[in-house]
Amino acid sequence: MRLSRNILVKVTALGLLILVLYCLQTNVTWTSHLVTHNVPLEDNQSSNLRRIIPEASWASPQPLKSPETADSYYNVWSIFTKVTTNSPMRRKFRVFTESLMRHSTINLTFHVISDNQSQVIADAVVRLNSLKLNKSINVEYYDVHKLAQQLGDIVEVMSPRFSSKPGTYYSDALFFLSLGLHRIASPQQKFAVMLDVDTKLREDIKILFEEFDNFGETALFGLTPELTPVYRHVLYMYRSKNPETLFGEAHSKGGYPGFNSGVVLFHLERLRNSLEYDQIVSEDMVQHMTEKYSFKGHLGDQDFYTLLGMERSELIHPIDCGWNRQLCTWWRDSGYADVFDKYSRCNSTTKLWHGNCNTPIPEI
Ligand SMILES: *[C@@H]1O[C@H](CO)[C@@H](O)[C@H](O)[C@H]1NC(C)=O
Ligand SMILES: *[C@@H]1O[C@H](CO)[C@@H](O)[C@H](O)[C@H]1NC(C)=O
Ligand SMILES: *[C@@H]1O[C@H](CO)[C@@H](O)[C@H](O)[C@H]1NC(C)=O
Ligand SMILES: *[C@@H]1O[C@H](CO)[C@@H](O)[C@H](O)[C@H]1NC(C)=O
Ligand SMILES: CC(=O)N[C@H]1CO[C@H](CO)[C@@H](O)[C@@H]1O
Repeated sequence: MRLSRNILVKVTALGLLILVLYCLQTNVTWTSHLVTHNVPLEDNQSSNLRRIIPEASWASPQPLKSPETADSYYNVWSIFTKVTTNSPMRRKFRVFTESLMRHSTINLTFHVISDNQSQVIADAVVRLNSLKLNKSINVEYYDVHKLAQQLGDIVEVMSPRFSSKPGTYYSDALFFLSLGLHRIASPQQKFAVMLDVDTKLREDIKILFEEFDNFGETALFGLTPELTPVYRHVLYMYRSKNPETLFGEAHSKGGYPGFNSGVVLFHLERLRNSLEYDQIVSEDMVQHMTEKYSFKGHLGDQDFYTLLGMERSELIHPIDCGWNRQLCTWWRDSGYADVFDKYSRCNSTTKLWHGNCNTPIPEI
């Protein structure tokens, strides 16, 4: 009871806040909306909230106004879904977007893959940040269900190999959306960065976009190293048959620990024009790679990127570990205490914290 009253109070407060913002923006009279907001909770609350947020672009991504402006360059993508039933996500999203907007000196377009209920929350959070920081940001919303259908072919190939428990098409699709981002993003977008929402920036995102200048001629993705022994574990069989291999070894020891997909850079233009990429995500290729390395993963897209980095390293541009300083220590407490430190070591300045597996992020 106490809990639900708490939630009621919070939701009502959020509702009122949005209402105030809305009224400020549109000069709508207070009273007419206050009435709707006195409706007691239940599911109706969110539909009421939705009604007062101006309609966003659900149907399909809207083309950006002018293709050659900086707007089409600085595209940041995130996935923010299922949030009403998972409220810690709201706080994480606030921390993430606040840090993104605070440090940014560029005109960003922020693309949020979301569902109807989560979009309302995302929109409120971004507006609050915008007021607080006195900064504007362009936001585009995309319906996750629609994108999931669009990428069904990729999900079908990946899911049996890289999901711990393949489930609904929808939850699986979330795991693999990044592998088809070039099909989702409008053609004006040449570059994009995708960030997990359990992250916090300490640096201007512009600096991360500068990494595209360092991409080799063939690189399609930019990725940061995984900072745990998870792929030492997953590659156990392969490593015991190939004792000399660097695959699964710690980054700080010059090895290849795999990639973490909390931060991904996409050369969208190359991905769209790549004659090879469709083949790379095909059943045959993925089957070949998983068999060759006796690989059974559970971490979604990053399992695929990790294998791709072993087979076709020229397609991935490696990025400084300081851009994805992962904080999860689960593997240390799960049988890898002896080697964990050499995996988690990253001696470059932290530009982005990643509070994965619900790990709190330092204030600084
Ligand atoms: C952002 O866009 C505005 C208007 O489009 C422009 O005046 C401003 O110079 C841009 N800022 C940067 C840093 O590009
Ligand atoms: C979300 O909203 C859109 C547009 O308002 C609607 O077409 C769609 O059916 C809604 N989806 C769900 C799952 O409620
Ligand atoms: C907000 O920023 C604008 C320029 O973007 C500036 O003109 C204005 O004074 C700022 N307002 C406050 C309260 O700082
Ligand atoms: C990081 O480590 C490398 C070698 O281990 C060293 O050469 C480099 O100076 C270190 N960088 C920093 C910022 O400490
Ligand atoms: C005002 C409003 O939308 N009321 C609806 C709240 O939800 C119940 C059950 O879902 C509907 O029956 C009401 O019409």
